[in-house]
Amino acid sequence: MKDKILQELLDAEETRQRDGLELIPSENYVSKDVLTALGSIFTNKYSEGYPGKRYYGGQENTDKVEALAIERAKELFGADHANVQPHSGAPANIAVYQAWLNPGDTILAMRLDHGGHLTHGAPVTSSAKLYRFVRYGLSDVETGEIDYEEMRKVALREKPKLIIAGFSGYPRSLDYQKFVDIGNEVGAVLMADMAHIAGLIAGKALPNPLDFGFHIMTTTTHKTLRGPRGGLILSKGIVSNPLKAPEKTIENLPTLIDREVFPGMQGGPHMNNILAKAVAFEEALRPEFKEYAKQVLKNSKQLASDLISEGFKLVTGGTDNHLIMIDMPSSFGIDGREAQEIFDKIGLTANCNSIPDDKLPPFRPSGLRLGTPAITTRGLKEKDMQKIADWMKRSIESRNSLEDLEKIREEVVEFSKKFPLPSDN
Ligand code: DSN
Repeated sequence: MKDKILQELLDAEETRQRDGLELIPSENYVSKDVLTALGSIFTNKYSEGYPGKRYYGGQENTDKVEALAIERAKELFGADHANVQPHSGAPANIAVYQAWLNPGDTILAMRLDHGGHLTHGAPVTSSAKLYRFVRYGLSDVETGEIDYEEMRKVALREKPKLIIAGFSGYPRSLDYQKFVDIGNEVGAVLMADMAHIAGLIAGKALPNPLDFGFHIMTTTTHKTLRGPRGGLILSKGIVSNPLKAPEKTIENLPTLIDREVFPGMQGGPHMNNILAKAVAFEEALRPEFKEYAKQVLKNSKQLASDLISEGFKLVTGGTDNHLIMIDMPSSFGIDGREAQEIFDKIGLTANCNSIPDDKLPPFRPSGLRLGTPAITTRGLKEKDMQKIADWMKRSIESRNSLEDLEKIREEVVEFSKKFPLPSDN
C-alpha cells in the first residue's frame, strides 16, 4: 500500500491477530480465497437487481457469481430461497421485518438482557420505533431454561405477526419445535436469527430451524460461517415475480424479501462481497467444515469445564454452543469490562456483555463473553483450552503487576505463533 500510515496500521492489526488469541464468539478468520475475493475488482461493479434482472449492463459475470452464491447457500442450509445481498446481519433482519410487517405490528423476541440481540428491538433501534416488541425470557437463569409456557401465554395474548428465535449472548440450545408449535398456534411467521451459530448449523453440528418448520432464517456470514462480513436471508418457498408487488402471504415471503432487500432498503449489492460469500459457502460445503463445526463445540465444552475448574462462575453453568458467558463479579469480584481490559493486555481478546438480570450497566456489565470459533480455525484443540483458562485466571490474579502481565503476554504470543492464520496458506 502506498499510504505508509495505513500500511503501518494494517501491519499492526495483522500482528495483533497473529500474536494473540481471538475469543470473541462472533469473530473468525477467513481463508486466503475469501480475502482475495473481497479485494477483487468485482468491487468496481454496480449490479442493482438480481441475476437475469439487472438495471445496468455488463452483468455477464456478476449474474453467474450471484447465482452460484445463491445455489450454494440453499444447498448449505436446505433452503428453497436465498438472498445473498444484505450488507450485514442488521439489514437482513430489518429487510425481513419490512417485508412481512406493517408499522405498529407486534414481534415476539427474546429479552435483550437474557441474551437477545440489539436488532430484535432494542429501544435505541429504528425497528423499535416502527414495531411493537414483546418478550420471552428465561424461567431459570441458573440453567438458562427458556420459559416456553410464558412465551405461549404472551403469544396468545399479544398475537405477534413474527416470532424470532435467536440470540447473541445465550450459551444454550433453543427448542425450535416449541417455537414452531407456538407460532403455528397463533398464526405467526417464524424467523430464526442464526447469526451466531449458522456455521455450526451448516456443519451439521447443531440442528437447523428450517427443518422444524421455521419460515425464514437470517444470518451473518462472518461468524461461525467463516465468510466475509455480510448478511444472508434463507427461506422456504420460491420467488413468484420479483417485479410485481405481491400480497403479504407466507407463500410470497421469498418474493417479499427480495423486493425489500432491493429496491426496498439497499441499492447496488457489493459484488466483491457476494463473490467472497460464494467462496465461503463452497468451503462450508466441504467435509472438513463438518469437522471444524464439531471441534468448535468440543473446544467450547472443554474451555467451559476448564474455566469452572479455575474458579470462574459461568452463566447457566456451562454451554451447549460456541459461546461462554462468565459472571465476573461472582467469580473474582471484578466487572466484565475490567476483565476484558486485563485480557487485552495479555493478548486474549474477549468482550464484556450483560448477563441475565445484570445489576451493572451495559457499558460496564458483569459478564465476559467468549467463544471458540476463531481459535478452532487457528487449529487449537481440547488440550489447549486449559492454557487459556490458566492465563485468564493468572492475569486476573496478577492484574496489578504489569511485569507479571507482560510475562503472561509473552507466553500467549509464543503459543499463538504456533498456529498460523488460515490466510497464510
Ligand atoms: N456484534 C455481534 C456479536 O458480537 O454478537 C452481533 O451483532
